[in-house]
Amino acid sequence: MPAIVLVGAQWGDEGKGKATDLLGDRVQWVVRFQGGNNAGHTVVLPDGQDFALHLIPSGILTPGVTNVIGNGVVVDPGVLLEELAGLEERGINTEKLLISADAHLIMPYHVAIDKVTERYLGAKRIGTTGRGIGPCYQDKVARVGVRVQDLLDEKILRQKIEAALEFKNQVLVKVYNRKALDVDEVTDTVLAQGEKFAHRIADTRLELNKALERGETVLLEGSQGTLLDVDHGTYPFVTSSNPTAGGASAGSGIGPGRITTVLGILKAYTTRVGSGPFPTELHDEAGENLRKAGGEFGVTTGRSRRTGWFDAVIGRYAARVNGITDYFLTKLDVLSGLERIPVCVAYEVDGRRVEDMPMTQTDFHHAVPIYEELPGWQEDISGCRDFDELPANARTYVERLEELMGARISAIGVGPGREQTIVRH
Ligand code: 2SA
Ligand code: GDP
Ligand code: MG
Repeated sequence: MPAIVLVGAQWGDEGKGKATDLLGDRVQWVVRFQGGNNAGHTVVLPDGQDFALHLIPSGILTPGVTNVIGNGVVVDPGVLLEELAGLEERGINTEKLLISADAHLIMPYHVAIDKVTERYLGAKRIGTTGRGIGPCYQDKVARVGVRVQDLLDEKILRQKIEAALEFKNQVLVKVYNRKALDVDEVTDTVLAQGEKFAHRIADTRLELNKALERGETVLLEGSQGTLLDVDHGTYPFVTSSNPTAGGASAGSGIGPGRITTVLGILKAYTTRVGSGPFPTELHDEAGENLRKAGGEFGVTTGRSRRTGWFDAVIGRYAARVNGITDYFLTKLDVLSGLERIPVCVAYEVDGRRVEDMPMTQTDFHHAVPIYEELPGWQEDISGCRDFDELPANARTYVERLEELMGARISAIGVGPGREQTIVRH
């Protein structure tokens, strides 16, 4: 049986949490394969309770699903324990959560360095979530990281932290004028935290492959989005991992041949949080209205999200780099009430019409959207459950996006609730 990958097609916050939750009863496993607690995935249960998940896969809310924090994820042990406690307090059973022994740990010095670096960069900052994500992945690639399995060997853990702090403290103290961190304090804190989840540490790639061999279905849940991918995104204004479909294999240990479906989650308009280019961004009242109507505020940091019209160049790009088999278009309801809805069909770059994502960062910075205007609809569509129930102009909007992207939209979100979804057959 297959592995399904779910990816964000824009700059994140497309509604991946809801999509994962929706698929929950059809899968046995949900896996996070990249990122860490920079993510904020919102799930609204049928009883109206809403949850904001950061590190733990959204499948934790579906009884019976086994959840995995894969090797490609970076884990802040304190945040993990807090998130588990928060879920347990609300009556969620968290027993079925495994953590890869190979996942890297976000240490206090990663968080400190993330924050001071951003402050130091000033106007040139990335606009990170300040959760230590970039510095932790830096250490992973530099081969000086601390992994989850190191929590099982105190001697090794202390040695690694000591070696790391020898250098990091120089940076913190001499470059950024901050306090040095103490080796014993950091080690003892992390060890105590590790003891509380040691029973969850597992060889998750083995478990996942065995599950696939037994015929079970695995859902690989992406965080952030295609344009925040360190390879395929708007570098350097990206996160430090691969949220695209290719990352699912590396970040979980499941071979690419096992992946049969790549589901792209796509918002009916565009948002971005943090710095970097955004061709269809609106700086006027229309942008403010989208932000208000869509509740566009960061789930992790509370930051205001930048808003803009739908961009089909990005939709085509995401379909291509992820090999998207189906799109789930979310938040169509947010567009209700508009007279006309502009959709970006191509860019103009230095006087040329460009249909595809420009090759260079400079050209993308210069890209001016070419809009086509579609007629809006005034009806409240949040109660629609069938494509034919949508107003004609809403149907035309969806069909035009499909045409422009060359990809099928097989589900449509008309509200945050699980049931507020139209599935097209
Ligand atoms: P980082 O912290 O190193 O990953 O930041 C690098 C860039 O990646 C962006 N990023 C995100 N963009 C959208 N949503 C994210 N999750 C939260 C949410 C964000 C929040 O669900 O709302 O609460 O602010 C997320 N995580 C990382 C980030 O803005 C930088 O542009
Ligand atoms: P994620 O990071 O991709 O999981 O998305 P976020 O949770 O950061 O942001 C998506 C927001 O949109 C959340 O508040 C969801 O509850 C909400 N949402 C998801 N789908 C829909 C939809 O179809 N309509 C509306 N109005 N809200 C939605
Ligand atoms: Mg989010």
